[in-house]
Amino acid sequence: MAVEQTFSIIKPDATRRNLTGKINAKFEEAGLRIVAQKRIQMTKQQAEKFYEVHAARPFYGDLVSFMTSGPVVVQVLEGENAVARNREIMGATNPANADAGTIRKEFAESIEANSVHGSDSLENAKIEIAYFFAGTEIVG
Ligand code: RTP
Ligand code: MG
Repeated sequence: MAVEQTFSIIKPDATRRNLTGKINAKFEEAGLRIVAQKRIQMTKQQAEKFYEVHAARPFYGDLVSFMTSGPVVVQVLEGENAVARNREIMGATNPANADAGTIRKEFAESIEANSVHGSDSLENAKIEIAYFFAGTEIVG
């Protein structure tokens, strides 16, 4: 196992309910370090580009609307096997299928308003981190 960095977003449903600290505690308790973090309002253009891979899916328009409906917290998480580890901590996309103790089981409202995003591969993590952060903003 190697130390990796992954990209995370605390989504608008979670910032709206003031859950940033509780979600960050889950990451830290699981051994991931928050090595960069900022609260932003995503623009429509930013969200469209970020989710471009889902452009043909029926939920794309709703997803872009949701992700721009309020502030998000973008983050870089670092730790052993961070990409896969973070996916475990988040739980399944649909909270109805998420394991007990996961962020989505505890906090998600629906398959769309599911509180967090996490990169699905190391390759995508690098692309997503570079999309939101300058190298000087990441302090390990
Ligand atoms: P994420 O990218 O946010 O970490 O989540 P994921 O890999 O678990 O899910 P993905 O398939 O990449 O979908 C991206 C986000 O789109 C929303 N979604 N809505 N209405 C629907 O059927 C549906 N399916 C997915 C969710 O917000 C999901 O996280
Ligand atoms: Mg995904």
